[in-house]
Amino acid sequence: MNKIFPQGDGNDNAAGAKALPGGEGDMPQNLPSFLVARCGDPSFWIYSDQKCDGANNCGDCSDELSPVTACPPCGPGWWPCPSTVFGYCGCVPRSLCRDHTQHCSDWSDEYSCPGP
Ligand SMILES: [Ca+2]
Repeated sequence: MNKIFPQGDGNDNAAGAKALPGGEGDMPQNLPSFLVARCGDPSFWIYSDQKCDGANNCGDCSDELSPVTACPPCGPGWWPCPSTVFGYCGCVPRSLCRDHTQHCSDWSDEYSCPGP
């Protein structure tokens, strides 16, 4: 990975963990604020376009679910349910419906979802 920012040289191992998952070191401060969104834990940040994109970028789903983020209902390619999959939150891709594997805690992806 290229080093773009001079700050933090030599301190990556000590300070890196706190800035996950979005970036390293002083990254958020070096970006325009409209590009950055905070997670439920304010020491974590993501890019703004990662909000409400269906993926669990914050790790605790605070980028996808209230109260931190108010997202619109699941898009047409998504099935709304409480996900059992770490990578998703309140919506799972319809491609996972009817694949004989539980992806919703209420099993609705296998029994209610009409399919991809
Ligand atoms: Ca996301």
